Amino acid sequence: MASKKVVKNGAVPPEKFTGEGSITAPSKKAAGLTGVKVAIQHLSEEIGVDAVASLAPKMNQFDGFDCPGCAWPDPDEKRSFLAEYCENGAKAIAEEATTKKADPDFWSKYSVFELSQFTDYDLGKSGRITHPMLLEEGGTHYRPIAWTDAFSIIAQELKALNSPDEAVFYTSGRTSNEAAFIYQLFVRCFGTNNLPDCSNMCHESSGVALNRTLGLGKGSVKHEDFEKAEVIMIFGQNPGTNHPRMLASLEAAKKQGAKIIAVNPLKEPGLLRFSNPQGVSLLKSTAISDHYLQVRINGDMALLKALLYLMLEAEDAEPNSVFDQDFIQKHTLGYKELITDIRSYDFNELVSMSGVSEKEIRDVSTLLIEKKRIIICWAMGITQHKNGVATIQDIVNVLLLKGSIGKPGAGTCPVRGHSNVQGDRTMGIYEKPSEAFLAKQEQVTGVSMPRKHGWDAVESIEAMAESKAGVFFAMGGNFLSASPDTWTTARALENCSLTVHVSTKPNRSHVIHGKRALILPCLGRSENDVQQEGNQFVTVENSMGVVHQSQGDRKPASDLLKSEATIVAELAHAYFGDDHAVDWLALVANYDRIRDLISEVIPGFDNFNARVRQKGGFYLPNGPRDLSFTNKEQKGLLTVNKLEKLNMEGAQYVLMTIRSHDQFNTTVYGLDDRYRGVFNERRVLFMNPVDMKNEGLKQGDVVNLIGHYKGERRVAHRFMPIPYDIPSGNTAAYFPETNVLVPLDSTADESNTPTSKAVMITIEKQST
Ligand SMILES: Nc1nc2c(c(=O)[nH]1)N[C@H]1C(S)=C(S)[C@@H](COP(=O)(O)OP(=O)(O)OC[C@H]3O[C@@H](n4cnc5c(=O)[nH]c(N)nc54)[C@H](O)[C@@H]3O)O[C@H]1N2
Ligand SMILES: Nc1nc2c(c(=O)[nH]1)N[C@H]1C(S)=C(S)[C@@H](COP(=O)(O)OP(=O)(O)OC[C@H]3O[C@@H](n4cnc5c(=O)[nH]c(N)nc54)[C@H](O)[C@@H]3O)O[C@H]1N2
Ligand SMILES: [Mo]
Repeated sequence: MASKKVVKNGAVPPEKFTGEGSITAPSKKAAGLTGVKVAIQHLSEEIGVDAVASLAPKMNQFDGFDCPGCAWPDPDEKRSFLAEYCENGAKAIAEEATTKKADPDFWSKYSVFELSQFTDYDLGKSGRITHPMLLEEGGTHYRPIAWTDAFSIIAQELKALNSPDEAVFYTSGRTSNEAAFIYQLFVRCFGTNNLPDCSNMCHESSGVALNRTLGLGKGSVKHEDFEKAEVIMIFGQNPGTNHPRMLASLEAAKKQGAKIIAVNPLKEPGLLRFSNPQGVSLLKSTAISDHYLQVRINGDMALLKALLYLMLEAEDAEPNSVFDQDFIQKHTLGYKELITDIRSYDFNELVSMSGVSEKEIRDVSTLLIEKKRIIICWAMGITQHKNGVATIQDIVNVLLLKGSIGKPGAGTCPVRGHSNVQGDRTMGIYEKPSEAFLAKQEQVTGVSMPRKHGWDAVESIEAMAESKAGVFFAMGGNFLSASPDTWTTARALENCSLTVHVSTKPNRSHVIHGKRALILPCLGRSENDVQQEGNQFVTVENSMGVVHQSQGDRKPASDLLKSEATIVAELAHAYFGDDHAVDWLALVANYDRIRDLISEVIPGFDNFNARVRQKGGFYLPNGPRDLSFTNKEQKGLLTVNKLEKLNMEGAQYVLMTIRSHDQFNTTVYGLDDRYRGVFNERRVLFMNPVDMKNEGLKQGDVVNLIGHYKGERRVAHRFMPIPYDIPSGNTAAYFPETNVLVPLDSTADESNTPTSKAVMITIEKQST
């Protein structure tokens, strides 16, 4: 559904160059002294040198606040004296703790149209939002509004809908457990399951695949397993930038003799070498990857099948030497079917589809054949593909055949994105809740819960674009820029009668809006949260299922800020009035009450308030970790997954849309992608040097990217091609600039995740 431009432009960042971009050779290692320097620079620019010293040591300590960056866990026992933070965590906190203010003066100085002409970088750098703001129908500027008036506008608009299913309630993954729980409770009391979240565009494929095969949509490894593993595979993930603290875990694993295998079309410097900023000597660095398999984009499944093929060959030669037959017999189903399927492939064809050399595949297969404790990690390079679910199921096949689930040093490790995205799901932020969850919540609260499943992110955009929904409410995030098919998403938001964003900082979703629009400013993680009964802490769940406290102690950016939980409670109170089965205001007077309710509704949270007060928090139950599978077969499922070629649709290149080192999703921290050697420019296209030559392109040329899908054409203007170590036929560029090219209806099978890592394009040279 390619859509014509919406009435207003400005849905995409200005399509122009900084004019000062420069390209150098990619860096040879990640972190190190430069990382420390850059971290301090970002913090000093935003909050001043003095404040840096008091802030950084609080991050990720037992009594501090959880880093608002990624979801990589902290060590269970030891926390470094130098603080468990990283360069990009420091940038995340600088972004939140900034002393700059997007106050009423700011909003009266710039019209919404003028703001839409800002770059994403400039929008974000305008500072923290200090007041609730309203954009009236036909208005040109946001104006401050009282909180009570804001809540009554929302309540009125919700009441005016024909059905609760005409409202959409989005969540980004920074929201605390307490806020997420009370939010979904309000939405369901209101009467809908339309609770899409950023997971829909992120790890949904992991959730679907892991739920089916192992009975739990989360990973099975613990932090400590990294030091016990013999082999760690990292598929489609760039930890040097997106999960920097993972490099320290990998370094520790290597010290214990683990072999690390990176699988990635790009030679990511962050996967090659690492110099630990918290290590003894910053000048020493560790080689991270022992093998670097430079697959073709989406060549992962062919690679996995080639590895399975060689493993089976070795197992045939010496039964029970490769596969763990005892484990397979006790804990799995589907062995025979899988083996028959593996035999049916032509090995040479698998090798050629993967894009990796036969020798490298054979070398890596030897490790998988000989070793018994294997961890496989993956992220967006796997999930954001049409066959994302199937590829993850093949990852699970490898692990189950090796008996590498439910034992130390082994297991699945989907590396999560947002710092509490996993916790939000646990709290019920999900458009397809289980009957058990709804029934329990109904029983505990006495309010009947809607049963009809709701819309995910893509379905919500479709519904709004077709005017089936009229109110869009976002708990955090930047829905416009994070979603696929920017012009269609813009039209969807503009179709609403009201759009509401609970936000900390201005972003593009505030300037592409419904007839009326509200911005509700909230507290950030690092800020002190005082409610009626005193200081509050919140809780979060990391990528490995540890639930722990997070407590900020900085003075809030403005006296008018409210916590996310309070915003929900006051909205619920405005909507339901005093006589509702749930006492919303009492719940937020002391978050212990929300946690008591969570204890009653959600399994694994018994005695929540006491257990979360213990140092480091507690692990949630994890079936696969304990070899108790809760899927209906009560066994680990070996699955047969069909191998399909990417459908090129007449395009010449596959484009993956990725993150630079200087951004957090749609928040642009800076304009450098330091490890990859790109400085001061975001509109770059990474290309194979031979492809560039064949296209008659040289560095400094300007190209337009033309997307092809179902005969539709989409364009992203003005990119600078740069030669890079990437397979021929493959290209890469940053999102959100390239989200105009991602078709809304091109999604992964079953998980409905946009296929952001396989956009079919041709490249047109612009005459300059
Ligand atoms: N600093 C920082 N930290 C972040 C974020 C951020 O934006 N900035 N975002 C957070 C979020 S929400 C998430 S989900 C994570 C994202 O973390 P990542 O998944 O690491 O993020 P991407 O940049 O999307 O990178 C995907 C990697 O997959 C590779 N890739 C692409 N296609 C393929 C493929 O077909 N096969 C293989 N094997 N590899 C492929 C790319 O080359 C790239 O290295 O990070 C989280 N942490
Ligand atoms: N093409 C392409 N598109 C993608 C991806 C990709 O790889 N390629 N990745 C996808 C992925 S993995 C994800 S997770 C999504 C991300 O989608 P989102 O989560 O929607 O986007 P973010 O950019 O993380 O949201 C940033 C905004 O959150 C607000 N914010 C920051 N901190 C807080 C807070 O503490 N509370 C509240 N209420 N608001 C806060 C700020 O106003 C900021 O502007 O994007 C997806 N989109
Ligand atoms: Mo994500």
